[in-house]
Amino acid sequence: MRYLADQVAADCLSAKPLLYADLRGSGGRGAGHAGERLGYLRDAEAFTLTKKERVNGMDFMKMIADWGRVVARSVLVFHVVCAATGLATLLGVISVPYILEPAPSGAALATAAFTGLLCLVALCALGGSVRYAVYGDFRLLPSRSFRAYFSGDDDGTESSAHVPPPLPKRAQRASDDDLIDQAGELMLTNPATIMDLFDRLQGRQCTPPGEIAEELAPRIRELGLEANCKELWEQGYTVLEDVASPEFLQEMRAASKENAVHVLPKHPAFAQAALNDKLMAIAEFSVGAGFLLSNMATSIKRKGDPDLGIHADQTWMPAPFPEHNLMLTACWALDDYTAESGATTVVPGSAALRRYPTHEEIKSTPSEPILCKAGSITLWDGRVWHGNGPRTIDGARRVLHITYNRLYTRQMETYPRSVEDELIEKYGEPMAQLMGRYDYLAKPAGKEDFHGFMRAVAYARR
Ligand SMILES: O=C(O)CCC(=O)C(=O)O
Ligand SMILES: [Fe+2]
Repeated sequence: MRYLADQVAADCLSAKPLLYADLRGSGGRGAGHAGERLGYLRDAEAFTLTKKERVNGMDFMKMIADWGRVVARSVLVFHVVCAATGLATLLGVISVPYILEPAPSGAALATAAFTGLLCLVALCALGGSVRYAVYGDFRLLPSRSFRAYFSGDDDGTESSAHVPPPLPKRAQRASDDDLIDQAGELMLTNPATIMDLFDRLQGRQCTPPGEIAEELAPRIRELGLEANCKELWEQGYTVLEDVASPEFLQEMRAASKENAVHVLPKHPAFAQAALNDKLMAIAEFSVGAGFLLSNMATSIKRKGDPDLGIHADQTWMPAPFPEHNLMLTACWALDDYTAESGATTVVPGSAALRRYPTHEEIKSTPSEPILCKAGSITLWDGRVWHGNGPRTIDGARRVLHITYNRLYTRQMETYPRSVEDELIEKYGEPMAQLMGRYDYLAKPAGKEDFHGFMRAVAYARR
């Protein structure tokens, strides 16, 4: 079964020496459990600070931001209400001649229609003027759908009703992060500093494929994930065993009742699953700092359901695949994975081939099932060949699939801005990262967002 692994393992090891030496002797599994309790140690500290700041110094700013949002939304509600009242008035005024006489004259009807239209225009103009006073663009009618105004998916200009809440402060710091955070202001006041910073970030050595970035290494060690990182790199897959508590497992099961995509906002358990400490740390190892959430789905496999043929997940990337992984799939096993359960199967070591299986190979390559208990997370590299086997027993195999991808690639699923904002407000900084809020890619400001630009440059090297 491991023939491909044998074929490539030597390559892997000789061509890409791993940097586990400095992690060895750090306490292994025991340290991992302690690490698990500590969670994101540095992040947690920064979060506490952020919360304190909110309660003390930042409260006033937050109040103003909240009021800004209330005013923005109220103005647009007012405009819509004006237009609706105008329409109701038009209909009311047109019906007056019919109330007064059963067969009204043409002149009476024309007068009523004219008066009604005048009322409609006047009311729309009133709403539009208030809108103009606040946003500076006049519209007689609230032209977009009511929903678009508030979803934040309007045109993204200042006239949108959407006032994004301020992003939580970055928790994961590296030596250049203070400067990166100030890049916007420094570009205006002291551009030479920014050019220096850019040169420094640009010239920084990238973390080689399969190695753990300096900034990430302490977290990987705290969480006891060294062996998993090694296995994920060498074999293309690994299992984080027994991650979910019995209660959390129940919650995920209750939320995963059907084959569904786009599930992130549908249940709090999904966000919690995506933000799991261990998962976030190993995802950063695999797909780099500032990685994104690409998609989230639930699946139910029953006896008789078709099997999934072997494939590589980063299926829209042309082969040969880059040396760095672009996509990490994490599947929470919500039921035990056994040989009969229809478990995911992998071709160990196949990630190092850096290509898709051929049609022939799909038919003929043996793959082995990943066996684990419910509550574990199975993870694989976007290049590894995998599929799933037949379910030969009754019942169902429930899985929560999560894919993370590298900062510069595109997500499979996105959400309306307002949904993202709610999630970020609820789950803080790691969620903002997963939604791609800290970098400058695919944003209206583009390169003008200097700190986002610098951050993306820095992250590409970690
Ligand atoms: O359902 C499975 O076991 C594997 C699914 C899969 O290929 C994936 O999530 O990428
Ligand atoms: Fe897959």
